[in-house]
Amino acid sequence: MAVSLAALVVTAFWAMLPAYVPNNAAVLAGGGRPIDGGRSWGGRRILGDGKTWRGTAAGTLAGTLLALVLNAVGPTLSSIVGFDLPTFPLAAGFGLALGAMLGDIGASFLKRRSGRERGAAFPGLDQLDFVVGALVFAFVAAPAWFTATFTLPVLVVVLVMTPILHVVTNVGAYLLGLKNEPW
Ligand code: CTP
Ligand code: K
Ligand code: MG
Repeated sequence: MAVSLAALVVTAFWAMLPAYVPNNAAVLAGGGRPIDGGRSWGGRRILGDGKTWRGTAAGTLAGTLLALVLNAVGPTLSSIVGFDLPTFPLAAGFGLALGAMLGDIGASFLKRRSGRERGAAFPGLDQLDFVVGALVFAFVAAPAWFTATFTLPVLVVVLVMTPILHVVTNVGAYLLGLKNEPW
C-alpha cells in the first residue's frame, strides 16, 4: 500500500498534537510553586524554578482536552483529507500530554545535574525530551493504540519533524515575548 509522504506528515502531526501543546500551555500558565519546592541536590536545584506544579497541571490538562477536541473534529477532517486521522482513547491523550511534561521535567533534572542553570540550552535534549516522554507514556497507557498509530514511518516522521517544529515555535514564542529564551 502506497502511503503518501503528505499523509504521513499530517498523521504524525495530528497524533503528536496532544504532546505538542502541553509545553506551550505550561509557558502561558507557568508560575507559582516549583515542583522541587526550591530544594537543591549536590549544590544545584533539583529541577529549578522553571518546572512548576501549575505549569505541569495546565500542560497536562491542555493536551488531554485537545485530544478530546481532535476526536470531535477528526471525522470531518478525515473526510476532507481523504484518509482516517487517528482518534485518541482518553488514556492515549493523557499519556501523550503527561509524558510530554515529564520528559521536559526529566530534561531539566539532567540540565541541573550537568551544571546548566534555568533557561540554559541543551541542544538535542531540548528538542526531543518531551517527544521521548510522550511516546513512552502513550505506549504504557495505551499499547494497542500506540502500535497501531505510531508505525515505523510515522515514528520516523515524528523524530525528524518535531525538532524543526520545536525550534520554530520557540523562536516564535520568544519574538512574541512569551519566552525568555528562543529555545
Ligand atoms: N513551565 C512550568 N512548568 C513546567 C514547564 C514549563 O511552569 N512543567 C513554564 C515556566 O514558567 C518556564 C517556562 O514554562 O520558565 C518555559 O519552559 P522551559 O523552557 O521548559 O523552562 P526553563 O525556564 O527554560 O527551565 P529549564 O532550564 O529547566 O528548562
Ligand atoms: K524545556
Ligand atoms: Mg527553556
